[in-house]
Amino acid sequence: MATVKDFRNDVRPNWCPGCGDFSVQASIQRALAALGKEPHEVAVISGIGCSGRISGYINSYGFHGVHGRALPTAQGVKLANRHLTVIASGGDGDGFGIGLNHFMHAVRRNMDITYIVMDNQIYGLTKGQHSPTSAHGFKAKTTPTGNIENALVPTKIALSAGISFLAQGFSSDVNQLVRLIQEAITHKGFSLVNVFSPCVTYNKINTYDWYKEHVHNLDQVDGYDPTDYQAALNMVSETQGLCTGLIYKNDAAVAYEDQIPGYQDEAIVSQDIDCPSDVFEAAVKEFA
Ligand SMILES: Cc1ncc(C[n+]2csc(CCOP(=O)(O)OP(=O)(O)O)c2C)c(N)n1
Ligand code: SF4
Ligand SMILES: [Mg+2]
Repeated sequence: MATVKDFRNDVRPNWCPGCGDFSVQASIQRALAALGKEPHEVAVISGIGCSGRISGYINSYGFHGVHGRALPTAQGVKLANRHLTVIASGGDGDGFGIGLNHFMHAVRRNMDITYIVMDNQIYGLTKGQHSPTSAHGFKAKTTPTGNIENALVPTKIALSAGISFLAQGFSSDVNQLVRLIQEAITHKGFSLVNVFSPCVTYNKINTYDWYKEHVHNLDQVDGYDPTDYQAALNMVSETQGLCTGLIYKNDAAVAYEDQIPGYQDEAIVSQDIDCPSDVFEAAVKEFA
């Protein structure tokens, strides 16, 4: 059986020392091993950003794609091989800026993939511009007198788009994060784990200490019921999205791939498709 070590490779992350993304990488590796997955059963698909490099740092199938496009690629991978554990990953800019449209449609489509976002409330890779999740008043290179836009709250958007599994973690709490990623992967449908993952180089406001002070841990909220949609909406509204733990889960939602008429259980890659080249060429010609 694979262990955490089997999900490691010899590529050294070039993240800054202290970057929250190290914990996310380690948590994904721990969660996969704990679930008894093997590297060849997993695909990690990422966008562009410091966080987007994660697909190169995990020993599994991987694809480091285009900025904002991790989700369409991940959904294509899942449709080609529904037996793969597909993890899409990237940053807040990648997923909630340029990729927001894909995010909302992936949520409502409810394909069985897990989306892990490293939300540092800034563009790290491009050296510190404000991002869609930066707070109003936030000072960054592009907003020297303070951000005049309101922050987008990913958990609110996810709930209003009809997400079937929603969790939020924090890089400082690896045990909770491992558990949430495990539950997200096990959930049959689209799952988001949004992780507060501090950028220690460019975001001097949303630091580890800032999150520790501001985030409400749902594990410590007595009686919180993650199957209660209205309670989840109230929670993300009241905390402005600053809560960690399992926020919402709907086990009754049916995954997209389980509704496709005639969609075979056997992955396309393992089907014996005997197609002579002239038949293939004719088909391509017809559709092109
Ligand atoms: C189409 C396109 N637009 C813009 C960029 C430039 N760019 C690269 S990464 C990035 C944002 C990175 O921020 P985020 O997604 O939050 O990731 P982080 O680096 O913070 O982990 C931008 C704007 C690009 N590579 N491609
Ligand atoms: S710039 Fe920020 S997000 Fe990028 S590796 Fe460094 S600490 Fe992490
Ligand atoms: Mg970012």
